[in-house]
Amino acid sequence: MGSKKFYLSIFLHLTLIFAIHAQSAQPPLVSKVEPPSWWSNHSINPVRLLVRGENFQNARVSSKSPQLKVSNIRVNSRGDYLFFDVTIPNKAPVGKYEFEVSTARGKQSVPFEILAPLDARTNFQGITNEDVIYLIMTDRFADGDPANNKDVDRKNSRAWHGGDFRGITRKIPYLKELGVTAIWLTPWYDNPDEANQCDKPWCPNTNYHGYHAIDYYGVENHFGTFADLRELIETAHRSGIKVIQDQVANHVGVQHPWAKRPPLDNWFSPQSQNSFNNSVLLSPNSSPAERDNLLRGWFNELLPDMNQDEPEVARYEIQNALWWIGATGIDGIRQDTIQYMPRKFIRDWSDAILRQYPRFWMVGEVFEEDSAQTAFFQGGKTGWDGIDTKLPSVFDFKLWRTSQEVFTGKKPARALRDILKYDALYPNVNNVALLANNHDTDRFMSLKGATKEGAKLHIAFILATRGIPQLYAGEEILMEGGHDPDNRRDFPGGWNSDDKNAFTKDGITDDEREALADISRLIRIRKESDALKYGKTIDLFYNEDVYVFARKSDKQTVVVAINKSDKKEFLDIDEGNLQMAKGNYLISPDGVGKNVQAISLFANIDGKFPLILPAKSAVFYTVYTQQEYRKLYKN
Ligand SMILES: [Ca+2]
Ligand SMILES: [Ca+2]
Ligand SMILES: [Ca+2]
Repeated sequence: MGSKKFYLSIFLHLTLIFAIHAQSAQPPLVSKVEPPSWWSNHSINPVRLLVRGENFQNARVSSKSPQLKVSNIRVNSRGDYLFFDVTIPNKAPVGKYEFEVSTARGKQSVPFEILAPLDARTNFQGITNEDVIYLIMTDRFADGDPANNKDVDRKNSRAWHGGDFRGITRKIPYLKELGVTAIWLTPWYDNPDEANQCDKPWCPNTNYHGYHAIDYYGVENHFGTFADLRELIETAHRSGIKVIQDQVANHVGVQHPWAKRPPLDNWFSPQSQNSFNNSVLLSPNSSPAERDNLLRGWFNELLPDMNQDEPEVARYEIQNALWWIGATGIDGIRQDTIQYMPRKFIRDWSDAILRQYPRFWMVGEVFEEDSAQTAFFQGGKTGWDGIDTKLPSVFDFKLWRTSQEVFTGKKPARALRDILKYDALYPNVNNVALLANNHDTDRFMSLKGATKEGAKLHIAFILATRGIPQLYAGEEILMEGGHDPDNRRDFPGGWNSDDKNAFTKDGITDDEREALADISRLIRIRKESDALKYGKTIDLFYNEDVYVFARKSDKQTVVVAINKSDKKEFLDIDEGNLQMAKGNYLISPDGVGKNVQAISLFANIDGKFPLILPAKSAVFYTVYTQQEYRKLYKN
């Protein structure tokens, strides 16, 4: 018995030696280089490369060009990932370069490229108060290239539908006419083509939405090629439309090659379910364990959580964000589920982007209907944790929800003022992004109590309020849609086979045409008004049915009067509340609702402005001094 055991032991030993020998006997193999390219004169130098492959044990890396220097080589324990720094001299010429990975068993080349920077006068513009953002779910907007429609099934709301970059490029004239100035596209990283399988109600579910990246440097094949994306961005820029990329640094899809073979053992957080008890992130009183769960818990079992506490992960993701900006010329980033990443990482990420692109703009999704929570993540103020996130913007989910509730009859008009008082919490309230809706929420017209008049008042409020407004494709034609994925129906007319074409004015109903005209006009009113874009908010009157407020900038004052009731209202507004000199005029050039256009000029009487608010209307009164008024109406 004893000798049997001895021989078995020898056998196992030899097998092991043979296995190790067999592995290292193979030459190194390189399958992916990230980032594939970089720039000279960049604020990140050296750039750190992550190379995927095989047989990297004890590898050396050298540069085949004397220009680029290699240092800090690190090989992971399995020998299938390699990290190294590349120092790029400021005068390094644009073009292709090569590194060489070598072991005792052989060598292989690592391709790399130095790119010419895109023109900073037309790219990386940032999003400002001049802009109106329009969210497009790429798969659901327009199909400009049926050749990339792999396994498309438009009858299945969880399948790929075939929308793509070329489709959007062709619809730029429509967007231009609508008046929006920036498009936010759902993530375009390459995602699995096949459906996810799980025991949740949303499975099987394809990744048409883009939130399950399998390649942080790849473009989704259903949307087109990198060249198609560049063509879309260039076409948009030529039409004065900026582009916002949706980035997802918190997690990748479980089909990502990293899930089975992570570059480092701590690349991901250990699998555990996120409790989504989000308020523990705001509270200085929460326990470290509670906070840790929110930061490290997986969004769900299909989304491995990136561990930004590991410096290699943080560095990878910061470079990835900068690569997309530099390579595509985008103007802004929407960062998904941002609150589930360490605030220190958010700060380092923001700092790095703004150092390279000072005008750039990033908005974080802090999906929480609590102004204190969303405000906590906007940069410009040091939190209780000693961290200023430096993040330019967050979405205002509380005001969005309140506006929906007010204009579907669930809350009084004064509720708007009751939320706007929390503007005090935001370090930079004019930079907050105010959504009218998005792809995760039920569309307005599918809410209980929704009417088309209410929908227009909701949009009027969003466009009249402080911050940067964001609309969701289809709202301009009163599209309906309940819970996800019903709220992600195809835009009618985006596919050649569609019976209805909402991209043409005669392809839509009278109601839709009226809404489109009204919303387009509201966008124009905002764009032409310094006060609506930059003004401070001054509350003038609020009750059950009416909310009247001024937006006052250095150059202009506009009084916004919204009446959600069925009856006409009359109001006197005290001139003193507008903090203007006596003897001003209040005129009503525009608005939405019946009879709004018919309202005539009101001069002030004894320091009072009399206002007329037609039923279900939003009226924008521009205030002129007598002098300005005389100049305006001289003829
Ligand atoms: Ca297509
Ligand atoms: Ca894909
Ligand atoms: Ca996380």
